[in-house]
Amino acid sequence: MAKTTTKSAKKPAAKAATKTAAKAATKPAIKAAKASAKPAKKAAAKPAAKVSEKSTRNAAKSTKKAGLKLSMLKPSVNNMSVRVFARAAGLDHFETDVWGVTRSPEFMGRNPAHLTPMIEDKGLPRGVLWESCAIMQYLANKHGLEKFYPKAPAKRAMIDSAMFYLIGTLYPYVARATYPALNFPQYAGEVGHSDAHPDRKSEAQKAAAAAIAEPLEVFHSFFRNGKPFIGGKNPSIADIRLAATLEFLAVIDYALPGWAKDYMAAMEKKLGKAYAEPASDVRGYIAYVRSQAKA
Ligand SMILES: N[C@@H](CCC(=O)N[C@@H](CS)C(=O)NCC(=O)O)C(=O)O
Repeated sequence: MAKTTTKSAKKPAAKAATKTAAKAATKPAIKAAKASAKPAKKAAAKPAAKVSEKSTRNAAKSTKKAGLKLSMLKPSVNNMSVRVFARAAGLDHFETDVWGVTRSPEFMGRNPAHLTPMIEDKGLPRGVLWESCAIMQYLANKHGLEKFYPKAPAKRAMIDSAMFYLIGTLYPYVARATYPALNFPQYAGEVGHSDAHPDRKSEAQKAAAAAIAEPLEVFHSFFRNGKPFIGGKNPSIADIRLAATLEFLAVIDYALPGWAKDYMAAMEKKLGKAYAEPASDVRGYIAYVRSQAKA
């Protein structure tokens, strides 16, 4: 088993689901990351001294795969995808919680898109890489992890197609349907981001939620095609990306079809702690925002 080390830019990792969430009441995850230079400076001035360590080490693997740095935000399913993958693939890595610092000059100097997940790895032409799917593809290629990302062109193309379809079609619906409930900032140019009447925003949110059913069914009938996972008998990187994405739907009590519930349970069973640990950060954040909404 690989080693996962987590460092928080602002606070100890173990408190994420509670204290991080509490802070998110006024500064939700991505908003915090988009905060002005002020909190960023504050965060930089106060680097967390505490580093929590988890998991055990597979000596052989760690020598071969050490040195991976992952900058992440705990409530995010984009980040959850890479966090699950790194654990499931047995990659030794070091996680840094970059809550509130993605817009800092230091971070943006390395990553002008200010997006997480972001890895730093020797050999990358610009030293860093963002976009969850590109990160999983790169790491699977680098370490020959064919179990998660098959080499055969036709099989690989299906995994790529599923991931592009997710990022380009399913995720925008999921974001429009859930971000208002998650208190995440929404995309410029969309109703949710505008100063439209709340009723209009609510209609747009409902329309997005209704639109999820079609692409969801495509994952089931076309990409899984009767197999347990998109990857066949074992979860692929496309499965990790899909299951993580579906986690957000709990915040709007989205009625997942039976197959999707079974699929998510099968993912968690198959990947065990590798899935459950990052998922608990997302679930903890959802539980928190829901409790705030009721209060
Ligand atoms: N398509 C990207 C989305 C990445 C993304 O939206 N990351 C958000 C967190 S969910 C982020 O880092 N936001 C911080 C910021 O914009 O400053 C992926 O899959 O990695």
